Amino acid sequence: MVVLAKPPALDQISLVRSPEPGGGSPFPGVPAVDLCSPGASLAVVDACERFGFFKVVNHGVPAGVADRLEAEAVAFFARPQAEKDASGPADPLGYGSKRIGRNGDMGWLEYLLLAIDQGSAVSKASPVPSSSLRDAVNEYVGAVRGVGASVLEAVAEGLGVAPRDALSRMVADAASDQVFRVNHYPPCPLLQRLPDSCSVTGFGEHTDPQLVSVLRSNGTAGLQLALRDGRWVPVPPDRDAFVVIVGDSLEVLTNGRLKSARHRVVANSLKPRVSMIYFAGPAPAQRIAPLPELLGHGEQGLYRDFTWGDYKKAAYSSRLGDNRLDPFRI
Ligand code: GA4
Repeated sequence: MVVLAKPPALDQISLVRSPEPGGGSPFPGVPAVDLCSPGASLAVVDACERFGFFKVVNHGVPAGVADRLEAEAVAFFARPQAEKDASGPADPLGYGSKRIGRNGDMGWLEYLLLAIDQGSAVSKASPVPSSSLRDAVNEYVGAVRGVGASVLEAVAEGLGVAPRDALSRMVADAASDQVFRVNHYPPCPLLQRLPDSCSVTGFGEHTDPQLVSVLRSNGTAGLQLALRDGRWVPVPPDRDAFVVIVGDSLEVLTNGRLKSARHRVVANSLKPRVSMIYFAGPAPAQRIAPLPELLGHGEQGLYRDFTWGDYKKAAYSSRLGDNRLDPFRI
């Protein structure tokens, strides 16, 4: 075994092995779906069943809306550390640096984590450093939550669940728990001192607890997704598309027909990466249980009954990489 001397700045941050081509069938690439095309709902379900992720193209969200938020975020993250710290530490909301969640996970990033209220605006409970950043987040989230809702409608339709809004209404509910985060992964020049087969963890591998996550990034690579056979594949950056990732709650609601996708981000040695992710979560009191239409005659649910409130509480006391659904499986 080769033991690597890790530069002290990376002390608490783990290294990851770069994906290797390995065996198995070649990965055809991240499926792209135009939600307005005929057959979109079947394409969404097919991608979610096979991979747990896909990208939405031709989504109608004006490029300027994402660009404006990206520019605001870049300006915020460029501010002096003391100023940024005044909007944190994220526990769980606000500005955070390196520390992810409360249970010891660390990554090569800084971020803003914000709660979104029903009017698609940043909730009063979330510290936002400036009104221009707040406006840019509100405008962006207002647009991107529509993409999340369309995806959930496509899933319901593609699976033959009626009504069409059976899933999307969980997120439209007045008490729904929507979260938004902007991540900034600074370049990590220390990477150049590590062997090619090694990367530095930007955001460690995990699944998202919510129904779906809608991610947009700048042009810097770093996102990787796990295939069903455990192989990791890089997701080429695409500023014009949204990557949709199935979360744990959608896995349960579909009784495991769709599975949440593990994903992670690795640091880049030269270029900063900026990503913005909208997490579509239901109301705390929402029961998360297989939709009756998806249970065949006599078929049992694979998970014990719980509410989103129960699940979120358990999730927030777990480590990032834990399999959070395991304790709920029957
Ligand atoms: C993963 C998805 C979202 O980014 C997030 C994360 C949350 C956090 O950053 O505080 C968690 C993580 C996420 C799941 C397990 C717990 C909670 C960090 C962590 C170790 C905002 C979310 O909802 O769950």
